[in-house]
Amino acid sequence: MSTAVQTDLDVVVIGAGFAGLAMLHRVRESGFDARVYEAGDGVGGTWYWNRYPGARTDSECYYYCLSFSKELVEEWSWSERYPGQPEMLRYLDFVADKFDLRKDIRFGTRVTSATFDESSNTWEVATDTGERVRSRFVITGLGLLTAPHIPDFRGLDSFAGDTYLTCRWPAEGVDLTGKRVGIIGTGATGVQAIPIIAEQAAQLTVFQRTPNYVVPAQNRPMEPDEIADLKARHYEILAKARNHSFAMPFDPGHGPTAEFSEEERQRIYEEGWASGGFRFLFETFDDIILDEAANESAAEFIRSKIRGIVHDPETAELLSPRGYPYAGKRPPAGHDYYEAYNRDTVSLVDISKAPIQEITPTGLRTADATYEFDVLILATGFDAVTGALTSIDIRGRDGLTLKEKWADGPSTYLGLTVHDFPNLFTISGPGSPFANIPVCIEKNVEWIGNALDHARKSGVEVVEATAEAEADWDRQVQEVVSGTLLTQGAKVHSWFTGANIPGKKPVVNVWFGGANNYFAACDAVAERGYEGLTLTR
Ligand code: N01
Repeated sequence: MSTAVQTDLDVVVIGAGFAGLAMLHRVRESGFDARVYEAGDGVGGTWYWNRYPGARTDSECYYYCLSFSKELVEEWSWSERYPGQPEMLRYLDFVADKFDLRKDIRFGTRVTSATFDESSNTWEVATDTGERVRSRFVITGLGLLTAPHIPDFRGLDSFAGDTYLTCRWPAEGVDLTGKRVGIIGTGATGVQAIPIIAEQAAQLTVFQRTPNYVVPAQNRPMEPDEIADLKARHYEILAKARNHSFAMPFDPGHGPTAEFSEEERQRIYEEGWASGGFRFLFETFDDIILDEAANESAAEFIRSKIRGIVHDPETAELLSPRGYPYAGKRPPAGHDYYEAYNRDTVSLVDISKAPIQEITPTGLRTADATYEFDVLILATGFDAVTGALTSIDIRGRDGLTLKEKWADGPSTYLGLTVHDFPNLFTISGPGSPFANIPVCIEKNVEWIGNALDHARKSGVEVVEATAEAEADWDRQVQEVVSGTLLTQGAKVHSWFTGANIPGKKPVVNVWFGGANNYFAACDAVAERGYEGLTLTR
């Protein structure tokens, strides 16, 4: 179905998660005429789609949130240190209502294409509902981990029971009581889901290809005094987060691992373990992601904890990661994860040496055994960073598609703009930091908002990254990671490099040179009159 072309939106935003909501608010504040298109029926993005059992943040609540409004900070109170998915969704609903954002959001509408028209310097945006609009700017807020990865298992459709994808979990929930459940995937999603499913299922079989380094999150309820204190210091905390390499308001570690005796190290690791989650990685020693020996020391501490928690030594060993560094894959935060394997009803199957051969009507078959279950759960991750962007037919100059341009790996300027794709901005695009996401998103939103204000004030019609600036940024993205251990997860399918997707060319997709350094680079570009961008009147 085709409808007449409507014109004259200033801004189309794609996605109504953290990024889309913050962006819509920002451009509306400047008086731009904007509209958001959202495939889901509600706001939330990641927090709308990922409703699997146990879904919750891995960052603490008081810095995994939006800061653009003091009133918002004041009015919203979190109930848990790491809020669960329902609470995150309530929060984003609250944001949408408080700022009356819904009136400019088209829900249940997926953008299918965006084509740059060089004669009018506008974008023509088409949706799956047949809508076509012409807009000066297009801003994507699609999230890094959005496009589901469903492995091409032979026989997947033949399974006679129910199959669920964690990132498309039914909103009404699934009653797994008394069911025999098989789950494939032990990344951050599987690690959160497994203990909760284990509480319900009659039998849970976990199919693990690569074990992860899981540090307990140490979740707990928030206390009223603590909430009041955190609200009072919110902007001080935000400044600290913006000054941290992973955008978290953490203190530095104690120094290089080698400077401490084994006894002192154990004490510091124990403190980190008790603080929970990412604090173990960032507040114990400063060289864990930089130095192999330091990394191995922390990794062995985690393995010793696994051996201490899991009663069956064989299971403990299977759960113990070896052969790649801690943080080489994005480390999950646990909520009684290892403890779940002490239940008689939970069994762990190592599929690293005997891979899944096929899904059968009654379960699955590996190279050396068959397994039966009633429900199959896929926690198999995402075509990260680029997948959601290239799934839309985005065409820049001369009909070039983003998919074609990125065939050998993504290429952007600051993760925000793409040469040959004028007036397109990508919040958390490839080449921007993988760090505490809301803090990164808000810096991107401010930067794009200011760039649009600047363009309007100066009568600029076209904003476009130069080929040179983009090439220089791409080079830096690859260079800054080379001194770290973060890419070593590529050999165990880390999404950091796209190595989790068969056939995807492995390149580093995200900026690992410090979120703080990234923010400074973006600010400097703006201060120097948008250096590296061509601004055409
Ligand atoms: O996905 P993953 P995820 N055969 O790619 C396995 C964010 N997140 O959804 O490791 C068998 O990490 C795969 O095995 P392997 C967070 O940034 C955040 O769990 O490739 N197994 C792995 O075990 C995270 O990093 C939060 O060997 C196959 C799993 O599936 C990112 O999302 C919560 C397979 C995929 O793990 C992605 O996490 C959850 C195959 N063919 C997620 N293909 C919070 O902050 C894949 N696997 C709360």
